[in-house]
Amino acid sequence: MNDHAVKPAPAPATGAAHHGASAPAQETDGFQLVIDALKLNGIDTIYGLPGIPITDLARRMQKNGMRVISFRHEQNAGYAASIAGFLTQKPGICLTVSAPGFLNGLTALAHATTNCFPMILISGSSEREVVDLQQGDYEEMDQLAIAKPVAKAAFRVLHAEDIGVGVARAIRAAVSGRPGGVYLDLPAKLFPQAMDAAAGAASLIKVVDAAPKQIPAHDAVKRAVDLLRSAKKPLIILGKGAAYAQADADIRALVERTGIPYLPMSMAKGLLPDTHEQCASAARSFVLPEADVVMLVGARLNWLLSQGKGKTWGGATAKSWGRQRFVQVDISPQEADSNVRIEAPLVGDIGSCVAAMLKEIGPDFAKPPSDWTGAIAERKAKNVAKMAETLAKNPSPMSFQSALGVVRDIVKANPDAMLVNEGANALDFTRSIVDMMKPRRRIDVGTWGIMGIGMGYCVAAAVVTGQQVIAVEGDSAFGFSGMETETICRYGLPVCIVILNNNGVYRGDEKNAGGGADPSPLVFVKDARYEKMMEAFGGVGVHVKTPDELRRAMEEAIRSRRPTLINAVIDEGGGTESGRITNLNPTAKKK
Ligand code: ADP
Ligand code: TPW
Repeated sequence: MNDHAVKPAPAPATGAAHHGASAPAQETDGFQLVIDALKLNGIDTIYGLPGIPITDLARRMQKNGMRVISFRHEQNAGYAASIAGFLTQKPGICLTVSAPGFLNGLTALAHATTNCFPMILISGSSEREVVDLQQGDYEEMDQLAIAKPVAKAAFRVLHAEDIGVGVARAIRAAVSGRPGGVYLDLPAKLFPQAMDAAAGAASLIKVVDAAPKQIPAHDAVKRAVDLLRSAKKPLIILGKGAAYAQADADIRALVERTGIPYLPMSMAKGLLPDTHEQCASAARSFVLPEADVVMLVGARLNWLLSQGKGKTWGGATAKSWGRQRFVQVDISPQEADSNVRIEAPLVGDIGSCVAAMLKEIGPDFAKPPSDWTGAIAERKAKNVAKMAETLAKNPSPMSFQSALGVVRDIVKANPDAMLVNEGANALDFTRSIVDMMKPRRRIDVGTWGIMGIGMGYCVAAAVVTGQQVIAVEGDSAFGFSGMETETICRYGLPVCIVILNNNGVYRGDEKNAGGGADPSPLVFVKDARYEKMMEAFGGVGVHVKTPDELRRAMEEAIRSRRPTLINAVIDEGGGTESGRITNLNPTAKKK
């Protein structure tokens, strides 16, 4: 047992609230100090799931005017918190109970760190003394130790007077430099600890400049601009770090003033409208191997960019480098050279880096040679025409493309709507068919290609932006978080879920390889009526088989802003295994 339950009040500090010599001594407690510390730092919403020892914390958060969004599974609350962090640049908070609740939230914490999203997982924990002697407490687990390898930072607070410091450190760790997931361990014994209210108020910290600007060095800026100037076939790649940075106007100015073609990574779509004439998405497989100088802005050369080497980049073999020379703009000084040589690393926050580049470039940057931009335009036109042909087809049952032609129109007509997207084929086709017109409207499976972000992202997107949310989901992907349809209905969120239902993982027509009675591990109940799940909770469910029916259902969902689930029946033989990343599948390679 610690003896910190009641601490003598330190001398009143400036800013201590309601403390006068003659006033009766007022007490506060750990619950209240956690709430006050979060609110003091502008955190007004939490995503979580109550239970011992944080039930009262959730209640009192709500009583104190915070928005408490309560989920059916912590993983979904965690994903919601992570994407709230991405959208707002403030750490999204996920609140869970001890051991199992903590572990359920841990995947999302790792996801936040992997994706560079600021998030804080706050979990109640059991008594330290019992945990450390492994004496078998209720939900006993050494959570701090388990969180450390997947978190950017991890802290534990044992005494009420340290709550202010603990919350401040968690916030700074989450949002400064490369953002990430932070774990904050709050043992059950902390919450009821009482202390003098004035001393408590004085112990809180309003974090000043939580994510300080990181100004790049001038010689690094000059090196980057010089390399760009030397290019005959330059290319800019915008990643989700660029979307996160909220430097939209300067990024657009840089792209337009240099005239350099650009490729948006999945969650950077819409940073400039996908219909922009410099957007090279429809000529991706042409520009990557052909480019001579590539500038990465908030994008890592990970698997999503074939590690910057191999055939995708024009390398002679799967492992060899192409002829590209790279500029990399990133806040992490350790990112450069992770896979290939980066000749011009530009370390700093993207806002500062892009502003410095604009200044260095001045008004007279020679536009890229027209044989480069012309060749790209030609490829684009060819591919766009091919796509238009496919989209115009009206097969029965629907194909991914004929259904997504509708989604494309609806998203175009609602450019402020948030688009959530997961699945394999459902992801790849949506990414290439559905144009985004505004920044940070598309949120998806991210760096891990993770299934299960769907409903958590829907909830957070609706809560944070107040906008209509459209989710395009594979039927397998939806299953990972489908129970949160109840959460969506409970909070009355304007979410329209479209399930592209092809009866299974990737596709629905696979048979048991051994010929037995069990279904293949890749298929689900045929013609499952997912829309009834939404109806079960008072939302709208629609079963559609044609593009016209899909269009009507989506239009009505957006008009009414009611929680809606549209079960769109797709040809069960329509998908390919692993979507477009079949090459990463070991067995597919052997075939
Ligand atoms: P994508 O998946 O879209 O290619 P990644 O997640 O691989 O993007 O890369 C995002 C990169 O952006 C990370 O390397 C991260 O360090 C960087 N980053 C995140 N926020 C900022 C920022 N504000 N300024 C500069 N770089 C940032
Ligand atoms: C947490 C592996 C990648 S894609 C996918 C799985 C299970 C589902 C594909 O089927 P879906 O989409 O959603 O019906 P479609 O359009 O191709 O039919 N577990 C986790 N993450 C991943 N990525 C997987 C498993 C996977």
